[in-house]
Amino acid sequence: MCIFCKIVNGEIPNNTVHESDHFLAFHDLYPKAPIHILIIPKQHVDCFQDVSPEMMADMTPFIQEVATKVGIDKTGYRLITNNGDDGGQEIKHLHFHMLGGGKLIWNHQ
Ligand code: DGP
Repeated sequence: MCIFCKIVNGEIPNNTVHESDHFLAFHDLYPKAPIHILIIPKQHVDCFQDVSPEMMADMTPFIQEVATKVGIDKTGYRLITNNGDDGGQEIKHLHFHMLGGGKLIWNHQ
């Protein structure tokens, strides 16, 4: 079982920000911005390339709710998903990184 499935199951503790029946948002263990949240589906999907349009449609308002809940919906944020090895995806369970809480530097690397 992957590490994020273990977080969903409660086997590994997490710092939950927001939760619904299908999605979970929690603080990244190694934050790269003042606010760094990971947003995942509870159902295991390997990566963005494999996600269904239906799941993405459900996930979109959840992601927007997370931004509102932590107070960065108006100030702005960056949403990233690393897809596959070249994309730098270390954990093979679909997740979006939500970064914010200050002006971010854009570095394509
Ligand atoms: P990626 O490289 O896109 O697969 O990002 C994985 C992220 O997951 C990385 O920013 C660090 C974070 N992470 C790894 N292990 C844990 C954990 O056990 N708990 C939490 N909250 N975050 C983790």
